[in-house]
Amino acid sequence: MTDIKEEKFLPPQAPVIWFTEKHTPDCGITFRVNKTLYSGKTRYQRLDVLDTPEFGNVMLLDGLVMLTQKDEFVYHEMITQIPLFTHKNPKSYLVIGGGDGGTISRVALHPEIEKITEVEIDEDVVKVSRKFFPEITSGYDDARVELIIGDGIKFVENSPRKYDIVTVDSTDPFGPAKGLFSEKFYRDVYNCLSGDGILTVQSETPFYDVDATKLIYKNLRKSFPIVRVYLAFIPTYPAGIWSFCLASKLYDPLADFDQRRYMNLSLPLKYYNSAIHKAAFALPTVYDCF
Ligand code: AG3
Repeated sequence: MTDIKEEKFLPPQAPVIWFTEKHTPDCGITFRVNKTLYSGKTRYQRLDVLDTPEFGNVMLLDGLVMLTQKDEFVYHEMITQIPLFTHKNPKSYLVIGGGDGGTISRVALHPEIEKITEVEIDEDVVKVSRKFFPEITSGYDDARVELIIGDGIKFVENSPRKYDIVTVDSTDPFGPAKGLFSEKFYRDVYNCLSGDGILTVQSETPFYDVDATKLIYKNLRKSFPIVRVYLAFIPTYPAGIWSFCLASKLYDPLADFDQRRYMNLSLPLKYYNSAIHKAAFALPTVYDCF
């Protein structure tokens, strides 16, 4: 028997720890973890932040990946820039959820936006994000941003104010976020949008369960005359392909795309651009149900 050389063993201070989120009972995504930076139970959910070598800091809510430092830009740019460059003259923006700050920070890049309101139910998500994701929470320091800790469902039921754009930046459609996908909630959002208002929502991956995306689309169609599904490539979300819905009272995201404003502003974006704005609405043949 040959001798096992000692240097083949890792030093004890470098344990090999892996975290897996199952995407179906039979597959998932796995990250090697350097260490757990935060673990806690909030009033609403379990919250963890992992330090990983491949994706940087990773936030989990109830054990599901919400964002990673390496690929969050795709989701946050796509949920904000598509409506911002579709609307002709956006001035007020309401975000429901989005406690990690990624969404409001991408809205705050726009000088034409005068007021950004965020309604987040879980204050701990904001606090923990400010600590472990400082580069995406900078929007909270913008004077135009107002953070309200509260229930988005109640907020839109009673909102006397109107918004040009609303984005629902939620977790998956079960548990605490279930009500943010209902027909009734979308009707209330419709009512707090201005006459030419636009709503964007995250609408899950169509890959494993197209019915989840279909249901969101269908519920939106009950209130909005124009609803379009678009896709983006997000490596750490289930299937890596993620859908969003844009629901609109007047503007069509392709016909009304304001390419000139996009060119003039020349914002520091990493995924979104003119070609992506158009291409994102091209759907694979299996999803021609939308
Ligand atoms: N919200 C949508 C995350 C959904 C991911 N689902 C999952 N991993 N099962 C992200 C919030 C980012 N602001």
